[in-house]
Amino acid sequence: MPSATTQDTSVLIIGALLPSLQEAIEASFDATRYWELADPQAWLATNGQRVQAVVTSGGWGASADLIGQLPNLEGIFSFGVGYDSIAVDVARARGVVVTNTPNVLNDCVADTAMALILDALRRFSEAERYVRAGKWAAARFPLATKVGGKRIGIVGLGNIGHAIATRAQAFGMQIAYHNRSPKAGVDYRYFADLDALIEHSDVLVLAVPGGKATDRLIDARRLALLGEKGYLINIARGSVVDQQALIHALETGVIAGAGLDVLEGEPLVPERLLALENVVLLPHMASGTFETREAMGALVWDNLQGWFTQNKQVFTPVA
Ligand code: 8YV
Repeated sequence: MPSATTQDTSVLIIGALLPSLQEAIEASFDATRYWELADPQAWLATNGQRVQAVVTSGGWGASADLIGQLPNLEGIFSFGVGYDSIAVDVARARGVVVTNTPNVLNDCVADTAMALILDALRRFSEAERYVRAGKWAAARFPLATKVGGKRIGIVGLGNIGHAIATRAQAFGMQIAYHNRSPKAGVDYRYFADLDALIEHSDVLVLAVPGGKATDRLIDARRLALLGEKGYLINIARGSVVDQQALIHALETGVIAGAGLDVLEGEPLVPERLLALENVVLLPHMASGTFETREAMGALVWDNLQGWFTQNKQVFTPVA
């Protein structure tokens, strides 16, 4: 990472970043570790007017309240593609630029979606627990469900959704999707009506952004439409699913199973989910590879550096 000449620029880092990114920022800017402040409110009252940049992540976000306490804020630079936790409207109204890290994580997130599909249908994690528990010698592991030939319904055929489709196609799945409008240049089957896509699908994959527009998009009624042979895969945000309804659906056989990289209220995991064998639970790790996280960090850096040393040039502003 190139060095900046920005020692006087005050950057507020919300939480511990990828070490390479954090070191670069701390070496080049006047950086403050927000999460280590003994009294954040007192610090903001005294220093808030100095802060020109916030570096955050999809998990930590940046609230309207925080932005309101930073009158000279120029930019919010986020590590992650999703920005539902950032008060983008407030930032925009103030002329504060917001950047994210799209595309560099598409492959790893799509790999995770495919892994969850394979795992949920073939019961690999459950089978691994079975072997470790010493049950193999006593009885064979029960049969599972074939992936090839199944109908996958992708909710949100953006860049990540498209990468999921490519993988699913290689596994012999039949691809369909729902977006607000058909995506140009793809010949996957399009459903304008989400309910119709769900009824059509064996495996429903959520790849939409979080936030108000998708809050509890998948509720009890839609889980019932997915049906007793259906699987739900979520690599988007926990907020997209009514989690109580999902737990109930998994417990009572309304749907066959689920694969979840994200949860409402994460990292807390409800006991009722932990008790179920028909759900694969991952700790929000879809983008979590060395290569992808470094690429995300480099993009955060390029945006931050671009804004403060290259005439306010940012590479991935949030639209
Ligand atoms: C997290 C993600 O942001 O990109 C996203 O939207 O959900 C993840 O990549 C990342 O784990 C940092 O919080």
